[in-house]
Amino acid sequence: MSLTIARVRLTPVLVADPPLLNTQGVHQPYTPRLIVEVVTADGITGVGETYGDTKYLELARPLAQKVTGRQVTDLNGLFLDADEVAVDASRVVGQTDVGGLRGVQTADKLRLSVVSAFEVACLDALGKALGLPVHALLGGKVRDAVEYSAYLFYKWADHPAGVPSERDDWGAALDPAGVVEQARIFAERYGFTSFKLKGGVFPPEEEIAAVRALAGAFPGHPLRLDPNGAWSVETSLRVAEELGDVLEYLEDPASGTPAMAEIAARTGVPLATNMCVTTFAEIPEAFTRGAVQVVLSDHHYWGGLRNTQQLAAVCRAFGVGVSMHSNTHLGISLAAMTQVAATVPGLHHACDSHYPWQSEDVLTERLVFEGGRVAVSDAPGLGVELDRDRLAFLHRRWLDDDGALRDRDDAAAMRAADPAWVTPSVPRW
Ligand code: GKR
Ligand code: MG
Repeated sequence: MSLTIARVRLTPVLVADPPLLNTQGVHQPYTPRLIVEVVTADGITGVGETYGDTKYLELARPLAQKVTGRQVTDLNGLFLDADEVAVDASRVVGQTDVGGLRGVQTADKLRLSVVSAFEVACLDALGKALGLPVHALLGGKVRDAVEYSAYLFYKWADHPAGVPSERDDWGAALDPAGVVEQARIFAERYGFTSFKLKGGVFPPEEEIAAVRALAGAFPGHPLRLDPNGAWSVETSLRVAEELGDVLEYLEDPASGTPAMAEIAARTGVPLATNMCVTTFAEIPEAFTRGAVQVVLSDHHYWGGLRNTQQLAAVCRAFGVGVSMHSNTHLGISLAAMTQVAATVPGLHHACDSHYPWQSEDVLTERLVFEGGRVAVSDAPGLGVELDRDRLAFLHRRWLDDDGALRDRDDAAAMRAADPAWVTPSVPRW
């Protein structure tokens, strides 16, 4: 059996995305993702997926060249290769580039986001070669299904008039009644029992009312509110005070570790983050200051599945909870999230996933949520299969784009509806 990487195929795609609102603006009608295929000398193909903006693609291309000839087992070597090709990445992303919804964007995080898709693809190929699921390669599953929460968004019914887009059947959700209705659809279609509302869109009073309405409609169910750091310390404390009895946690109420630490010191409501702890280097300050009680991993920017396990171990040592947040993604990433989440002991909070918002995929069979859970596949690798026609179709959309959509820009998308829109500075309220 040869486990040598003979070839790496990179396929950027544009995937339909509904008009979901966040504090920076609105999702574009199509979002870039990158599909990575690692092909072994024996012809086994492993797949991975990551962010698809140009800066990720520019780093993935030289890495694809460099890893050719390595073994798919050589995951540590893969990271060394990534270090070498990433020397130039600091050109692409300055060390202080503020990446908004994903925390501070650094060249390091960019590199890790790219290498994560290669790591997942190698693990998928290795699993297929050995006839083992990825979770077995990660030490084995400790659960048979992974729980996800419904990811509620304020949403327009349609993208702005004149903007080419796909229709969706979710309708609008712009007030408490709309949010509750959306939650009911999520519960009916997928069986989710916990709910996360993306906030930072409307003044906090309106979002408090929406969470109260959810608590009324789904008494006793875990609820989270995530304004992506849009609030001041005082506003965050007010929201914590008002919703303390119904919140499982508040997610990134304010921006940055010092603000989060101050809030944590003054409220009993747990704080979660996928913004102020996004790299290992950010852990010491946040944990020693007690700034966060739950870290939400994104296996892409944490650098893959093994790093996610390491993050979970560090969190365990500090008595900090761990779970996962998500970004617009396809089924390969959901499969990868599910495989690694299956191996993490003490996963006490449902992960969130954008997947239900994606009507399109690159798989022959979509993953399904039953009772709010995704069953952990025991099939070789990730247990998913690429649909080459779908992949080609979504790639053709990327090729045909004039470049406007190839880099996700929620503020630019918002300007199609409101030409005066600028990304609000934080704190917004
Ligand atoms: O897709 O609008 C969005 C989210 O706000 C996403 O970009 C965040 O990264 O979901 C993420 C979060 O939990 O902050
Ligand atoms: Mg978040």
